[in-house]
Amino acid sequence: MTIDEKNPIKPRYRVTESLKASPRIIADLSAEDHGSSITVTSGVIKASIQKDPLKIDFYQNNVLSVTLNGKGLMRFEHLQRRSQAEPMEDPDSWEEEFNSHRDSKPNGPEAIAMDLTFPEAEVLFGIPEHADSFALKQTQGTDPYRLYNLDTANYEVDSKMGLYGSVPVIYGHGTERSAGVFWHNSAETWVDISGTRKPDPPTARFMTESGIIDVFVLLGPSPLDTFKQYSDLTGTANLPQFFTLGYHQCRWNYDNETDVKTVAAQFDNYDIPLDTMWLDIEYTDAKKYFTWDPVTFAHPLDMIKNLTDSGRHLTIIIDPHYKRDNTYFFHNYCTENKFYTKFANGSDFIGECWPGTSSYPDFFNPAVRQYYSSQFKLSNFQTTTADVMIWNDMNEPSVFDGPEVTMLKDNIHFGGWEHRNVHNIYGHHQLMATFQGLLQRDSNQRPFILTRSHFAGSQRYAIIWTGDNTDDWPYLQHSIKMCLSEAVSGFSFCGSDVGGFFNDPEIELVERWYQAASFIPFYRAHANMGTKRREPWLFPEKTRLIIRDAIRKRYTYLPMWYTMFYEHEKFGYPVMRPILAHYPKDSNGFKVDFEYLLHDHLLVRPVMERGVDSVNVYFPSKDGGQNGDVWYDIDNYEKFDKVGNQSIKVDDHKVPVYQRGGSIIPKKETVRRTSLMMKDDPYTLVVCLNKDGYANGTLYIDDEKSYDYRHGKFIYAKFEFSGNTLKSSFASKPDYMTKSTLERIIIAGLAKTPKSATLHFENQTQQLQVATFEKAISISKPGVNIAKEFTIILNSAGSANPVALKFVLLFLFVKFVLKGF
Ligand code: NBV
Repeated sequence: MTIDEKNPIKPRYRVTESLKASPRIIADLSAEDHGSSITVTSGVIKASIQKDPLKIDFYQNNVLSVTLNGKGLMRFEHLQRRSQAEPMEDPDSWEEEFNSHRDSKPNGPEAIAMDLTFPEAEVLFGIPEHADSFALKQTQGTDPYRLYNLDTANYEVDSKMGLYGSVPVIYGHGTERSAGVFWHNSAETWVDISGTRKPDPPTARFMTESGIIDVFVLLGPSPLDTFKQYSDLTGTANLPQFFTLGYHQCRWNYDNETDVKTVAAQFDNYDIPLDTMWLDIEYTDAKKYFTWDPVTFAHPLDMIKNLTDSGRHLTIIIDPHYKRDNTYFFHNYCTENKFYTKFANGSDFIGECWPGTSSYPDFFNPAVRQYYSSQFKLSNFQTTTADVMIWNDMNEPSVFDGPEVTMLKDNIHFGGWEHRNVHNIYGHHQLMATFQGLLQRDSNQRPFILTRSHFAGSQRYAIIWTGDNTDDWPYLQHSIKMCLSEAVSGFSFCGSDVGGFFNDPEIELVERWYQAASFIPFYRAHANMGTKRREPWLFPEKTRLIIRDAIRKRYTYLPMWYTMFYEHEKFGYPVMRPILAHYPKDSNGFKVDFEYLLHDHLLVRPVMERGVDSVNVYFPSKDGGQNGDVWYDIDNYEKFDKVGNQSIKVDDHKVPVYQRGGSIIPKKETVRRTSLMMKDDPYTLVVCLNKDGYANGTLYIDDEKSYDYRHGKFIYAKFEFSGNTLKSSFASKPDYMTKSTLERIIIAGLAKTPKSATLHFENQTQQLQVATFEKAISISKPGVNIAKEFTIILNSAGSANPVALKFVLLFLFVKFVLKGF
C-alpha cells in the first residue's frame, strides 16, 4: 500500500534499490465498494478499507492479522514553499540548528507516520539494528526505537538508539499466528511500541522524516512464512564461498607484510584452523583506498600469494571517504566528473574522516558506481588478486565533523534528492557497486563483502557484523540478540567482534566469546588499535586450547553451515532462528534470546555469564504444553526430553548445544588448517532420532567458490532414517563429482543397539561394524561416495546378521559335534 501526496510541489522520494524485484501485481483481485468502506479480496487474503477515518484491516482466511491506522495516528505533512507557507509554531520547522550545523529544510517539515496493529500478537520483534532485546520493549515514557544509520562509538546496550544499520521490518507473533509489515522508507524513522495482547494488542507507530508511506503487509500465518514473505521482497544472502564460513582473524591493524605472514604461520604452528586474514585501514597509503602503504605493504602480491598458497584469503578494507588530495587519482577523477555528494549549495560536500579532509562519492549515481566498481578490476587494482575480498566500513556514512557524525540532511544526491530521503540507503548503494566490482573482476567467483551500514535488501550484496562492541559480558549477550533480530530481517550472515572491539578483554570472556561465536554465522576476531595483541597463542595454554577447541568444533560443522546457507538462498528462511520460529505455540519461548536455533537442527545456548558453573537452558514446547522434542547434547548424546527450563552444568570447556531428535546433520571430523584442505575429506552423518525413531536431513556440496551451482553443478543429498534403515536420495541426479565418501554414521536414540549393519549401494552389499559411542552408536567406514544413493540397514540384536550367524553355528559345531567325538 502506498500513500503519496496528490499534487506535491515536487515529487516525494520513493525507495527502489532495496527490493529484489518489482512486486508482482496479482490479477485476480476483486473489489467491492460498500460506500463507507471498500473490500478488496484475492484468494484467502482480504483488505477492508474504511474510508473516513482511514483504517485498513488485513485478513487472512478471515482472521484479522494486521490493522493500519487503527489508532488514527497517521500523519502526512505536505511539502511547502517557505514563501507561501503559513507561519509555524515550532521554530525548528523550517530550519534546524544542531551543534554548529544548520539543516535548511527547503520544503519545511515533511514527515509521515502511521500506526500498525497486530491483533493476534503477544510479542513484536524486528527493526534492527539496536543493541537491545530480541523482543521489542514498550516505549511509553522512553525514546522510541530509532532507525538512523550512525557511527555510534561506544554504543550502549539495552538501548533503542540508532546504530549502523536500519531494517524497517517489524513482526508480530502470537500463539495463533504471525504477521509482519515492511515500512519501505530510507529516511530517519522512529518507532513507538505500545500494547501487549488482546484486547490491547501490540501496536507500532512508525514516524519518518520524509518520503512516502509505502508498506508491505506480510500475512504469514506462521513465523517462517512471514520471514519468507519478507525475503521474497528483499532477497536473501547469496550462497557464500565455503571459506567465508571458517574462522577470520582481524585487528586494527596488522602492521606489515611480515606481521600478516607470521600470524598466519602461527595458526599452523598451534594447529588452529584459519581461513582469512584481514587488513584494516593502515594498509593504505595515507588512507587513500585502492593504494598500499609503500613502506609497510610494499609487496602486497607476495603477501597475498603467501596466504593463497596455503588455501587462505585476504580481506581488505575500502571505505567511502576519499582524501581530497590532488595527487590522488580517485579524488581527481571524482572531482573532474562531479562524482561527489554535494552540499545544498551545489559544491562538493567536504567532511573530516580518516584521511583528513575528504569527500564522499555519490553512489546513487550509476556512473559513480560504475567508476568505483571498475577500481576492483585487476587491471586497475594491480596489486590485488581475485582472491582478495572486501570490507566496506564507515559507510553510514561516518563524517567526523558532521551532525551526529554523519552527513548533512540537506546535502544533495544524484537526481536532486536531499540526503534526508536516502540516508539509510547510502551504504547500500556502495555495496551494490562493490558487489558489481568484484563480479567484474571475476564473474565466476561469488563476492564476499562485509559491511557496517545496511538497509533492507543489503543482504543480497554483503554480510554484516555488530560494529564496535566493548569487551564486556553484556556485549557478548547482545551479539546473539542483535544477530537474531538481523536474521529475521534478512541478514542471516552476521557476527560480532570476538573478544570485543574496545579494550583488553579478561581471559574468561575471550574463552566464552570464542565458544559462542563458533555457533554464530560470521566468526571473526577483531580488536581496536592500541589494544594488546590477542592472537590465540598469546593467552595462557588453557585458554589457547579452549580457543583451539572452539574453532576446531566450528570446522567439524562446516558441511552443516554450508548446507544451511544453500537452503537459505533456495528457500528464504533465516539460518539463525528465534525459538518461536519452530515453536510458535510456546509463549514461554517468545522472548527467549539467550539461546536460539540453527535451522531446526541445533539449539544453542552459549555460556555468556562470568564465573558460572551452570546455565539455564530452555527446551521449548511444540503445543504450548508438555509435548516437546527430544534433544541430544552434541558432546555426548545425552538425551533431554522434558519441556521447560533446565539447569545444565558447565565447565570451562562446555558449550550447551543440542541436536534435535528428528534431524540428521552432516559433519567432517578431520579438521585441517583451512576449509579448502578439507574439501575432499569424508563425511560423518549424525542421526538423532525423534520419539518415533525417525530423522531426516540434507547435505549440499559444490565447488565452494563459483556460480556453477546455478547451472546445476551441485549435489543435494537427502537422508532419511526410519525403522532400521538409513537411506540417501537425490531430488535431481547429482551433476558434480566429489571425492568425499561417507566415513561414519552416528545414531542417537535407538531403543536397542544393533549388532551390525549392512550397506547396499549399486548392487553391492557390505557388512559394517557397529560400536557404542558415548550415548549413541557409531557405524564405521561405509566408504561409499557421498554422491551415490545408498541404504544402510541395522541388523538388530534379535535377528543376527548372516556373518555373525555363521560364527555361531561354527562355534556350536565345534563345541557339541567335534567335542562329542
Ligand atoms: O577502520 C578502523 C575501525 C575498524 O577497525 C572497526 O571495525 C570499524 O567498526 N573503524 C570502525 C573506524 C574507527 C573505530 C573507532
